Amino acid sequence: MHTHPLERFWIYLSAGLLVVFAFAVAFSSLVLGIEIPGIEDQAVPAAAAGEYPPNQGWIRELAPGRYEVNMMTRVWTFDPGEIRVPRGSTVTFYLHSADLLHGFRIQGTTVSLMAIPGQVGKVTYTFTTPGEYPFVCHEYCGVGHHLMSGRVIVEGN
Ligand SMILES: [Cu+2]
Repeated sequence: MHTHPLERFWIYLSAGLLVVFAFAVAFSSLVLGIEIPGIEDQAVPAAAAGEYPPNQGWIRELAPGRYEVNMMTRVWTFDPGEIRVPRGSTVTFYLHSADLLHGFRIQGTTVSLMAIPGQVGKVTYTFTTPGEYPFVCHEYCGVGHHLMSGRVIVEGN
């Protein structure tokens, strides 16, 4: 069978890239020890050991201006859906999913995470400017996806 030289070039290039990628995965796993995080490596909110259950949404003030938010996502809500903090607050979000893949994106900030079932996402952000910061699910999760939203209200002037 005749194969055009250009087609042969792309076949060899594709096969070569697969070998390079397989080598990169094997090297990072076996030599560098990079692994997918397991259950034991997950971030846990400081308050979860107390009266704040890790499988519900809640907001807790750790110290003046420092907050911890346990954010539960499920079809098609965020819990808590509204978060009020004073200006200048540093908020650490712990993101969970009770069912399927969701997203968590706070507009006007750098906060953007995936909510993966069985994993806990963690991000910290300082809200320096007062105002309303809407957050949305940015991963399509079904017919009610467009209803999945909430807001962070930063109070002060
Ligand atoms: Cu969604």
